[in-house]
Amino acid sequence: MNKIALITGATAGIGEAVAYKLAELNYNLILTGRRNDRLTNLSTSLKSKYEIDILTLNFDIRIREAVKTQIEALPEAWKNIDVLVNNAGLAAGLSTIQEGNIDDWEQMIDTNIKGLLYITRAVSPVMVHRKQGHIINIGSIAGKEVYPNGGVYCSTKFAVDALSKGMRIDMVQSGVKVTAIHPGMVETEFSMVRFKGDQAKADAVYQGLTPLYANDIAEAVVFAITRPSHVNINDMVIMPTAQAAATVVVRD
Ligand code: NDP
Ligand code: 8X3
Repeated sequence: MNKIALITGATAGIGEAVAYKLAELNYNLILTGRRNDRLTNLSTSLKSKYEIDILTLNFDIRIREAVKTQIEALPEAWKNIDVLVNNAGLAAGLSTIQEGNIDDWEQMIDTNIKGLLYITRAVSPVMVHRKQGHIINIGSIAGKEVYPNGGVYCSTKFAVDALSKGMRIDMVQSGVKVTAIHPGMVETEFSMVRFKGDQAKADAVYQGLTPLYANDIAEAVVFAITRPSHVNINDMVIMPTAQAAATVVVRD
């Protein structure tokens, strides 16, 4: 029987790349995100290539009741989730604290911290009960270092780092694994979202260097979930070769 993975934020970037990689490994997939057309297209594309079952769940991870209802309503055949990839997240804006946009802050905190907690709270009890499961949290280099104008985004990713450690401690008795993956610059829709559709600003982030690609992070997820049962990868920090720290990059 195929294993089951739930990937949050599968409509773009890292989440979508993870969906393809886990499909290659024959996982049945629960794919989530707000853009339903993309979920449908992704599901069609994956089904045309791989013999797997796919369930798409269209909800906003910030809405606590929606998360709870969707997970509680999973058909029996989908309840035993083996891998939860907590990937949905974003940066909104780039600003000092004294000038920051509070709506942006709330969006980041509600998505990156509270959304991740809501889905983990809904999915993890079955993992703990079955004494089997793996939670992959997508953090960031921004959860290891703070950079100018990124204070709130960074604090949400520091929270992901802390929550990963907390989950690992809380679930160790059950054998549920918890891995945090912290990428540096990955070229996805991330910067378009951060800069609210300003293509020139988004392009500038990746200009003159080779960034990471979503597939690089998907491969790290595959590495983590394919270790033997006695091995847990706690933490992976993955950077482009051209990026030594959050604010130290070399460009041509
Ligand atoms: P993308 O913008 O390409 O993808 C983000 C995904 O998150 C989308 O599928 C989006 O789906 C989903 N998402 C955002 N908000 C919500 C929400 N409220 N409810 C449900 N889903 C949501 O960015 P990335 O792939 O780069 O980002 C994925 C993760 O990686 C994020 O947690 C990000 O912080 C992290 N990261 C990214 C880095 C980068 O440089 N790109 C580096 C380090 C970490 P939809 O809009 O359809 O809801
Ligand atoms: C995304 C990477 O450096 O833009 O988490 O914060 S960074």
